[in-house]
Amino acid sequence: MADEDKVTSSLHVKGGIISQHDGMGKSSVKKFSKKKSLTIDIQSYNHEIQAGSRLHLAKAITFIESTSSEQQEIGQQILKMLLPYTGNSIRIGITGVPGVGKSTFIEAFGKMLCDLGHKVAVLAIDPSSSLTGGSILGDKTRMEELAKHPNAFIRPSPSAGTLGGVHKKSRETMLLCEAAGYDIILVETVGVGQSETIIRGMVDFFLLLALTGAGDELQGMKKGIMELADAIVVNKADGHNESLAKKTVAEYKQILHFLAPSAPNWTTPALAVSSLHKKGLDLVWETIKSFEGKMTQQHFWQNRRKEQTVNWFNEMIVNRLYDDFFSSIQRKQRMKLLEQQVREEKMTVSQAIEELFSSNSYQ
Ligand SMILES: Nc1nc2c(ncn2[C@@H]2O[C@H](COP(=O)(O)OP(=O)(O)OP(=O)(O)O)[C@@H](O)[C@H]2O)c(=O)[nH]1
Ligand SMILES: [Mg+2]
Repeated sequence: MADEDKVTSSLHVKGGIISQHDGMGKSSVKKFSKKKSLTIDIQSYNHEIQAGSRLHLAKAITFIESTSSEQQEIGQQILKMLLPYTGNSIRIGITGVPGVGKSTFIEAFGKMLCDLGHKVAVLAIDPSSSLTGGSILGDKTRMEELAKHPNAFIRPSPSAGTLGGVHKKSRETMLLCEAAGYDIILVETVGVGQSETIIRGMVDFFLLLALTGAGDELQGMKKGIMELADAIVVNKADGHNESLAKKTVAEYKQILHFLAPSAPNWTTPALAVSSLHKKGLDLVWETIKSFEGKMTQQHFWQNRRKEQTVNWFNEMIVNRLYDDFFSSIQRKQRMKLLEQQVREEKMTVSQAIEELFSSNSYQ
C-alpha cells in the first residue's frame, strides 16, 4: 500500500521529534518482544502514525483493544508517546434508534467533510452486538464510499461486552486517530440503554438523529436524552416524508423550548436532513462550527474536555478496582458461596459483604 511506502521512507527523517515533548529520548525507547518473533519498535509507530500510516494506526488500535496485557502495554506506550499530538479534533457523537440512518448519515456527512479537506475518522461503537444483530458488518458495507476516500479512516470496534471496556477503548482509539491527524472524529452508537451517557462523556458535540413523527417517537424517548443533545437532526426528509420531516422539526423545536439546553447560551436546534440524498448536511456542519465557536469563546469547550478526562480517570479507578477485586479465583469462589448464603437467608447482605472484604486475600 502507498501508506506503507510513504511511512517507511519518513522513518529517519522524523527521528527524535518525540524527545522534546515527553522526555523519552531514543535511548529510552522500549522494545517489546512477543513470543520471540515479534519485536515492536514503539518509536517507529510514533513516527508512522503521525505520518498518516493507516496500517500503523490500525495496528496500534488493535494493541489498545487487545485482551493480552502484554499487547495492551505496547498500546499504552504508543499512546503515551503520541499524547502530545492529541486533542486537535472536533469529536462528534451520533446516536439514534436502530435504523434511523446513523451509518448513512455518517457516510454522507463524512464524505462531505473529507471533500472539504478534513480528515475524518469514524468509530462505530456497538455496546451490545446482540441487540443490533451484527450491524457492524452492515455498517462497513454501507460506508463503502467513505471508506474509499483517502481522507477517511473507519474503525468498527467490537463490543467488549462491558460498557466500561467499550468506553475505555473508544476514548483511546479516538486519541490515536487525533495523533494521526484526523481533525474530525465521528462516533456512532446505537441509542439504547446507557450508551448515550457514555458517548456524551466522550465528545464535544452530541447529535441525536431522529425519525419523522416526533409525537410517536417522543413517547419512547427519554427527556434526559434530548437534554443531552446539542442538536436534533430529523433524518429521511425526502420524498413523501419531506413535509412530515418539516412538521417534525417544528414539533421538536417546540418541545426543546421547554427543556434545559445542553450547554450555556445554546439553543438546541432541530434540523431536517436527507442522508440518502445528501440534503441539509451543510447546515449540520454550520451548526457544529457555530457551537464550537460559541463554546470555545466562553471556555465551555475546553472545560468540558478537562472535566471529561477527569471523569474518565475516576471511572477507570472504579473499573480497575473491580477488575483487581475479581482477578482472584478464590475470591470469586468465596463470592459464589456467600451468594448462596444470602439467597438462603443464612446471612444478611451486609454480613456477606463484610466477610468478602475482610478475607485476607484482599489487599
Ligand atoms: N429515504 C431515506 N432512507 C434512509 C436515509 N438514511 C438512511 N436511510 C435508510 O434507512 C435504513 C437504515 O439506515 P442505517 O444507516 O443503516 O441506519 P443505522 O441507524 O445506522 O442502523 P443501525 O446501525 O442498525 O442502528 C437503510 O435502509 C437506509 O438506506 C434517508 O435520508 N432517506
Ligand atoms: Mg449503523
